[in-house]
Amino acid sequence: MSFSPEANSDVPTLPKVHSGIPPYLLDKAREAKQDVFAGRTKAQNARQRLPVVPQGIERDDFLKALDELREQLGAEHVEVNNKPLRDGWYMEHPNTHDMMTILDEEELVASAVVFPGSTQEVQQVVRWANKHLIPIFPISMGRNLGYGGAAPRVRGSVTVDLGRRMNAILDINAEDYTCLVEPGVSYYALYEALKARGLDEHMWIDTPDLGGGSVIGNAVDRGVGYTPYGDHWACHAGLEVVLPSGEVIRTGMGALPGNNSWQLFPYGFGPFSDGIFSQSNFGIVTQMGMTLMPNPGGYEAFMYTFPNDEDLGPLMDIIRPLRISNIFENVAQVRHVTQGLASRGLPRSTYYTSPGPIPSSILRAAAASTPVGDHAWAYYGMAYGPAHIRAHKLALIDSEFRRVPGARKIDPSTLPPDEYFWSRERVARGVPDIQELAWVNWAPNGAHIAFSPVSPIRGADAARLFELGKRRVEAAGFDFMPAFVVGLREMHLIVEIVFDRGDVGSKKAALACLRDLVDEAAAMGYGEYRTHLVLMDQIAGTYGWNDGALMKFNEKLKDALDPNGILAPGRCGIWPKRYRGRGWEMTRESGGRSEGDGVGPA
Ligand code: EUG
Repeated sequence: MSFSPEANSDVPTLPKVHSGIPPYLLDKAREAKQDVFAGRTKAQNARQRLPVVPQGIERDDFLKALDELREQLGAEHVEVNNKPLRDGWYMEHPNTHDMMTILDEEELVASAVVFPGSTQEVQQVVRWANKHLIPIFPISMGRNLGYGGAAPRVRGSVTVDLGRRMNAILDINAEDYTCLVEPGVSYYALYEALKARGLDEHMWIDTPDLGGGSVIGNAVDRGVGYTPYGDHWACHAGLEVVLPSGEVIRTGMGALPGNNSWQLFPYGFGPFSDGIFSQSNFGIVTQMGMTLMPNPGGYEAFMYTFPNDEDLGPLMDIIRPLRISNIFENVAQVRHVTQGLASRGLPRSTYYTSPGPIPSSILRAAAASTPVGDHAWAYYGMAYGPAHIRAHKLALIDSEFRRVPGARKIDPSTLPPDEYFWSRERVARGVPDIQELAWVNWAPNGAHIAFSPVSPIRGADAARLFELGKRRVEAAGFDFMPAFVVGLREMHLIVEIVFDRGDVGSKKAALACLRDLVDEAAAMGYGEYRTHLVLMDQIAGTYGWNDGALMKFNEKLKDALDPNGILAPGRCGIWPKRYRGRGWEMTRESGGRSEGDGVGPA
């Protein structure tokens, strides 16, 4: 069964392909790929297509403009998107559309993809976009899966794929524990570079659940990892940014010619500008500094399980003081058994074939037959430092967790090497993995989209969010798979809805459910930390204090920095002047349509 040319090819590897898998994960990636294609029934779109031309320019003018860009970048660095859209899979993902599409796949689609090779070429692309009034959408690697992947918000935008040719690790400083990277550097690649230089025992990177993402892209979208350096945005230091005008700036100490502290002191002098380049459309980040963690001299991963759904509240009230005082040192996950079972990688049909949510009895019986055993919640954490330092923290944690009746500490030596626990163990010591993909196979043609509200680390909040999520997700016909990701003083609840992207009804139900979740959570005082392209307008609207004062401020910045509105229009709900008042916002009412009615003059 070959719906996709990728299905029969081998997994691309580093360093041959910048976005490839490192050798130590190749076998695992091959298995993951088999599992993905085993669950795929959706036929690949084989239709030869005309490129979607963005609103505001005629087709002929657009094609002529692309010729001009070919002359500047080289014809091989401009690809028109007129071929059948291919979904591929995690390691061979498209840069033309959202591989996890929740709309019709011709909605959030690029007209062309261009590959600049330097900051100067990014500037050229931006100036070209201004000249022709063509919307561009930068991606680092395009693996923001669950949040829109590589797709542009405005249909027919030209995707600027920064990663393919700008993937250098410009510096690794083993004395200051920092690095400086370009957009095409993945966690996999950074980790491989530390190993190649013999530095992986000396210093650690911090990786998200999956290591294929761009270090820049993830930080700029304020993604999360699982060592003490898990807040990626907080851990960055120094940006180089191409502005929508085509000018280029360096922030912080980078503005001082000849400085040697760009990666050491993020603030420099004057207003701290970095924030406006995160979750925005105010600039294209072409270089970023990142701090790295000294090897702490030892580590010990641990896992506790708790028997009842209702244990969540007491558990969170135990976690909060321990986390804020750094007894819990890393960004930890508290996962529900549904997610635990799905993470074993088998389709839901292995356990249950009727429609509607899996009955708890079936879920719990399935969990009981796994090495971890029956449970409702699992806490995954790690203690760092030499043994005597860890012993103090682990003893405190143990006595606190055991206040929950039925709490069990899982002995890692009882868990087989392919158990999910060991993936969390690797990630918590900065070793990138690919295991997290497994739960996407829960549904046929599995795709995922996240609901990610922020709350205090408090029992009452966790219980309210759990009730909201369970009620809404199950009413929509999906299994509820919550995971709480505990930051320092807050937590992100991550509810991934796994839907069948080959089924229009499944896509519609997932989107409607997300819209309900966002609105109801906002009415309760909760907002999302990050979101998918299709929810950005709605969520930006929930941050509406004082008559939308924050969005008015963002629009002022947008109009000042990008008067032609060429850079990622609509990203994070920020629409340039030429687009405003023309119905571009995606809401419940706009349904599956992503476009508005035209754009205004320059
Ligand atoms: C995950 C984690 C996230 C996120 C989306 C998915 C994976 C969890 C912490 O952030 O935003 C199972």
